Amino acid sequence: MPSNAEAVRQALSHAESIAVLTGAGISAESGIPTFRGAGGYWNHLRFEDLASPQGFAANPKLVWTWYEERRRDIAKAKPNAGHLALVELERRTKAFTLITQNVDGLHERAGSQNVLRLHGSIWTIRCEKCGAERTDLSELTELPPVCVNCQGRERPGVVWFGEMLPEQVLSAAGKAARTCDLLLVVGTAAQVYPAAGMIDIALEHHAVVVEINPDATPYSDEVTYTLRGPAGELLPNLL
Ligand code: BJW
Ligand code: ZN
Repeated sequence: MPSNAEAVRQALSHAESIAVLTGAGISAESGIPTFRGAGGYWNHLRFEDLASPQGFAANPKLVWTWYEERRRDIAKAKPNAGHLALVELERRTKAFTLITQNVDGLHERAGSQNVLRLHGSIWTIRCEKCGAERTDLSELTELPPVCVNCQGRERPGVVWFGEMLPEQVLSAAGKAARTCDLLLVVGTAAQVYPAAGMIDIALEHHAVVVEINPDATPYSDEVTYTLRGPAGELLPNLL
């Protein structure tokens, strides 16, 4: 019997269309904490207070302080071997779509090209009043920042609980999940929808689905192959 890793290597080399769904776990080896689980942000912080429009309305300064700390940590972090392996996989695959829930931009910094960001970007800032968006990589001095056009309060350009995902991005992700031969699911607890629904779509369309995660997820028993371990070690080993 070939090992799971060998079978996945074969499947990857034969697939013409590959989609990848990534979550916080792929950036863990770059030193960025995940949300859930050991060492995750939400062990000591409540996500209702930090990642919801209600939490922001109640305490914009607290929410901005959390995002600003993360922006600083991410600016210092570097893409890891897992991010780089996905760049190489894209280079050698005919049709490749990287669907990420991450807002850190590390896939793009590693060199991935066809990236769909389901939950926005931590480097985008949006005015609540006039909707103007800007990219800002600098350290923010005033929290919350204020819009230069209309003096409105600005917020992080990310998608919080209860908010709609960007429609075109979600539709392109759904198409990639529907049409791929193989979906790699890397470093996500697969608990947040509609992102986790990409796995259901790929399974319904009979794609080979591979989960790469040190821990089990609600989808572990449904996928075709599970590879247990850190993405930065497992992904390079599959190429
Ligand atoms: C490693 C590793 C290593 C560790 N290598 N792996 C259907 C059913 C039930 C509820 C809903 C539903 N549809 C919608 C909902 C509501 C809600 C939802 O999903 N709730 C669930 C929690 C139940 N969804 C929404 O509200 C979404 N909007 C929406 O659906 O709009 C329509 C609508 C509106 C109103 C009402 C109803 C519908 C929006 C979701 C937005 C999520 N936003 C956040 C914050 C983004 C900004 C930011 O970064 O601050 O996105 S929350 C947070 O969770 C973040 C992440 O992208 C997301 C997913 O987390 P992820 O990536 O899975 O991280 P972790 O930490 O959970 O897991 C890490 C994994 O890595 C673990 O498994 C580790 O084992 C693993 N790991 N080291 C590989 N080295
Ligand atoms: Zn404005």
